[in-house]
Amino acid sequence: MDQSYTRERLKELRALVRESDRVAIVLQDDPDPDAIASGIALRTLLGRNKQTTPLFSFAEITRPENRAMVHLLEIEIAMATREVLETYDKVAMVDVQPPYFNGRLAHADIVIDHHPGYTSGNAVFEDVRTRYGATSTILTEYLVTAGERVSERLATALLYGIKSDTLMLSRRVTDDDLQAFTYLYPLANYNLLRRIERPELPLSFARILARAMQRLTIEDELAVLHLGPVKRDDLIVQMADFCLQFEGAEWVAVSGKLAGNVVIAVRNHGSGRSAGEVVRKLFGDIGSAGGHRNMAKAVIPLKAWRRREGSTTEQAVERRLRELFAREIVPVEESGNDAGEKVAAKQN
Ligand SMILES: [Mn+2]
Repeated sequence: MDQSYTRERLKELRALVRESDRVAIVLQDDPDPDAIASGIALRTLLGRNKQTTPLFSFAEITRPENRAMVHLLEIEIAMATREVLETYDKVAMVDVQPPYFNGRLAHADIVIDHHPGYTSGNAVFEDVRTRYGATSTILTEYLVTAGERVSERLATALLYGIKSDTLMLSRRVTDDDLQAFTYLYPLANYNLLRRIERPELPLSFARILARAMQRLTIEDELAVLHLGPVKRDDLIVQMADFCLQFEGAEWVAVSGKLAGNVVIAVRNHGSGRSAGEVVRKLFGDIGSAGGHRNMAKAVIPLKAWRRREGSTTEQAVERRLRELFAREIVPVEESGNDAGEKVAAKQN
């Protein structure tokens, strides 16, 4: 991270925009996560809000993940027209440059981008770093250099911008991108990120889902489902997230059989014990188990399950999971009784 260079550029950037200026931030057509994140980052950097500094695009977002991103992070992108943009004092572009617009916008006041192949001189302020994997990385550097507070929402957007432009840090990634990623990582909201990124489901999973949904009950705030054999790990995880949405569910344990293991995903709303702690206690001795307060995972070889728990039939696994989790989790409304007090005391 070259902070001295960025500090100089930051001074120029801020000197260019007057307090009273209305600034339009223009993104490419059908904007991608890197552009969207960079747009809200620039707005933060300029100390603006969505009224004085809206985001614009000439074409709507189409990709489902990108739509999910703006929806979940409550980002508004207005439809750009030349007439509307002319009412603004300044036009800024992020993750794109004037030549891209083929005459729709020949000039900008601010350009921050990482795309190569454009001529310079189309903006008063230009910071084009073609080495970088993402424009979000450049904007993260600006925010860090400026000492700006990066909100959870902004960090989540920028992290997703970097992830998607570098294909999860596997393409065109530099030390700068990794540094920005590392900086943003603890600030981001992983629940939101997962919801944005949720991948497509295989159609065969619909049958498994239909059978499982028939059995779903919530007893003592706990939902437990064993899906049987599944093709992908993330199906178990997605099911666990999904089940937590049902009313009355505080805890969810969803399992499936995959590659000779019982894989268990655990989720909760955070009102009681740590999910990571619970899975470690339940399964730490027979498999790998761990996680955080709200999400945890255990992977137990079928052999080890059989040795300790007996049967590995689907019904037996589901029944046993319910028994094990019900014992560890004390529902919130019972916290006045003995069992509840014991748990509460243990937490303090
Ligand atoms: Mn980009």
